[in-house]
Amino acid sequence: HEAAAGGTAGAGPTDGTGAGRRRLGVGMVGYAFMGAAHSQGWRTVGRVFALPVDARLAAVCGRDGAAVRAAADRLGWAAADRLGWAAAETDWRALIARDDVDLVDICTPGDSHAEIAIAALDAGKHVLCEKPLANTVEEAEAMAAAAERAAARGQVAMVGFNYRRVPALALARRMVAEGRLGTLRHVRLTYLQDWLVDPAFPLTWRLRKDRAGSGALGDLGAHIVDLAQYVTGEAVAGVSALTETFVRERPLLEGTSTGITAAGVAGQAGTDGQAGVAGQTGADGGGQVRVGAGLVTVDDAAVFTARFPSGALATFEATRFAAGRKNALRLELNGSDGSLAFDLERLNELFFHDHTEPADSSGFRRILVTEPGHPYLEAWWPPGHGLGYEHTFVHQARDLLHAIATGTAPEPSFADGLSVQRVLAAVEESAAKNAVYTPVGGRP
Ligand code: SOE
Repeated sequence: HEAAAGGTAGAGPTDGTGAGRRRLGVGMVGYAFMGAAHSQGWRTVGRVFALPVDARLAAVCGRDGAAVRAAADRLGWAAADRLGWAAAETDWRALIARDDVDLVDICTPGDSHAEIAIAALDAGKHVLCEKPLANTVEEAEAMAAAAERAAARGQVAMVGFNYRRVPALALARRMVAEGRLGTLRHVRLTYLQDWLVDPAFPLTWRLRKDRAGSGALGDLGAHIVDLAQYVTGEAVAGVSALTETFVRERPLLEGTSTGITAAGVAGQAGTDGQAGVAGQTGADGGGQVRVGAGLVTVDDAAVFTARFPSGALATFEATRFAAGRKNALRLELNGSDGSLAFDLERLNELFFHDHTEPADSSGFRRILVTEPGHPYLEAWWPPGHGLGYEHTFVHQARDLLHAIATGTAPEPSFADGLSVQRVLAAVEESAAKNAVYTPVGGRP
């Protein structure tokens, strides 16, 4: 346990294979889209980054025994220690109680985050929790308080805002901090998807407030609020917002496949099912039949503006109705000395305009963020060979293991997750009052 600075949940004993490296047992709850992405991160991290701690995939959890065993096999958990099906659990409390689990990775819908995270922290485990941190500010506050108590025991807690780990966005933060943009004037972020354009898309868990907390706002808006605060180093203090639910009623399907792709609609095996605690996975979602219609209880889109402490004006747009935009998380910053632009659909590129250069030869130029001096790139391929979406989860695992190994607090912390949650709540409150400026609660 030396890695965890006196904590109860440090890495476990050495495995005898890796030059004194400590083992850290990971237990994951949920195994659909995010579970698969996180599994990829845990499987790969030790093969790419040289770390003093070795992640060991100890066990995965979901309520449906057969489905979770299949997921354990598919995602690499069953093979980890040759225990076979013993690497799958059907009760998250049993997962937390396992001696070989030092870190609990929560990949379930938001309605179970608080209960699992607090129980795991109270049991002395490190925690990684998917975003948004919770479904309500109250839950997020309880989680942040539990994380603070746990930190005093040497445990760490981190939120899965994976886009902080896109090298180009980490580089953008670095350039802003270095003053390359001068005084910030505009902070412009959009996150555009289009998987709800078809009114025949079914009422899945992501469209239910009791499961997901909110819609595009919490799913996509949470990412861009976190990124705005991460890249600029500033905090959103208040918002004016509008939200809309364009399609208020959608088909209810019998069965469980709830992916965000057409495959999910067609009832084929999706990867984004009501997994984990619910134990229902897209993988067993075949044979769906329309059994009626139900009300959508979340937003389809949210737009909001904010003023940053530096005086910069910020605009945000999150939608699942931008036909043709698949995963267009875009950022543009304009400052007195220059601008930066990024689009997740071309994630190896960052565009920089240096406004201090002579006007006749200045303009946006493309930085190919694939070079050894760029964040995270030193461990990957030779210069010029790009990365993708899945690498963000490897980097996330790397940063978390590094924090555990060095006894430092990883970011984004649960306090960071709570700050995003408060912005989301202010957006909902402002939208309910038709864009009346609403301060973000919980700040002096
Ligand atoms: C679906 O809208 C989703 O998968 C989000 O839940 C993720 O957080 C985002 O990264 C991609 O889109």
